[in-house]
Amino acid sequence: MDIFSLNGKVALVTGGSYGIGFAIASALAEAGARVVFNDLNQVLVDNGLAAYSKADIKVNGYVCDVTDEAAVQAMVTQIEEEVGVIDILVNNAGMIKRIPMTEMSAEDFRKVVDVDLNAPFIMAKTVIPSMVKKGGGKIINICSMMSELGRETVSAYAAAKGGLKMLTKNIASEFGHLNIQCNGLGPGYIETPQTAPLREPGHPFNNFILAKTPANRWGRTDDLKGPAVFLASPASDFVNGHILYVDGGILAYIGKQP
Ligand code: NAP
Ligand code: GCO
Repeated sequence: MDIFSLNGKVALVTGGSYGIGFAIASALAEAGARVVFNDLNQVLVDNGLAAYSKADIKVNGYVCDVTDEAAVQAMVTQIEEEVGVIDILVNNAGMIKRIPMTEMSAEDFRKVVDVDLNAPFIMAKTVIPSMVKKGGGKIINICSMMSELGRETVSAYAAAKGGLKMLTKNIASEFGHLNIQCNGLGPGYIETPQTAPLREPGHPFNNFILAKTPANRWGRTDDLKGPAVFLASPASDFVNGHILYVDGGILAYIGKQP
């Protein structure tokens, strides 16, 4: 099953200090990739380096705000000099603001779109030229249930993740002939710090999500490891512009009757 091997590949996971990014980066490393990650500040990067070291995973960590095009260009250049050309990009860095739309400022809306949509664009346009020179590459955009569905208070996030779905399809369309595959990975509701407020004991959202999920559980970051390795590996060389949802069946299910 060498088609799932990432031996000899360099993988960059943005926002990879913890959570989904950490799990995906760990899986790519276990499949043989040389993993690097970035995060927003040195504290996060240092915490991430400690976590990877504890897991016996060799990584390089970089401080970089993925919304800052100049910083992204400098980071990618540094990675190419220190590690090698990026073969696999995972656009994982993200943010969410849960605010009723009519109470949300345009500035807050723009901040969410900047991280969740504009940054994956910046990251992809920065790594694609070297991928093309090398003969191909893999781009995995971390989408969401909100790439397909809306709900109260997450208008900016849903708009961004919906846009990220279409950016994924457009990158696939524009660069598929150059052997670049760009796909989305769409987690359902996963146990990470980002969803911790929704999982507080007694929070109505917890029971709501369990009733909407055929698997009748919240997802775990480990649930994303196999799908991520698949999309990063030669096993998916003819999969392009696809959003692979890892949601326990949420998108297939009307929900448990009360
Ligand atoms: P997260 O809270 O979304 O954050 C991921 C990482 O990105 C954090 O370390 C975060 O730093 C960092 N980050 C934020 N803005 C950044 C920027 N401008 N530059 C660089 N790094 C930045 O973590 P998560 O819950 O593991 O989610 C990871 C991805 O999966 C996100 O794209 C999220 O939207 C998506 N997702 C999550 C779920 C879920 O249920 N958790 C489900 C579907 C999709 P900070 O710690 O400072 O914020
Ligand atoms: C929310 C949650 C979701 C998850 C994820 C679902 O407030 O609805 O944060 O948005 O983070 O994106 O796939």
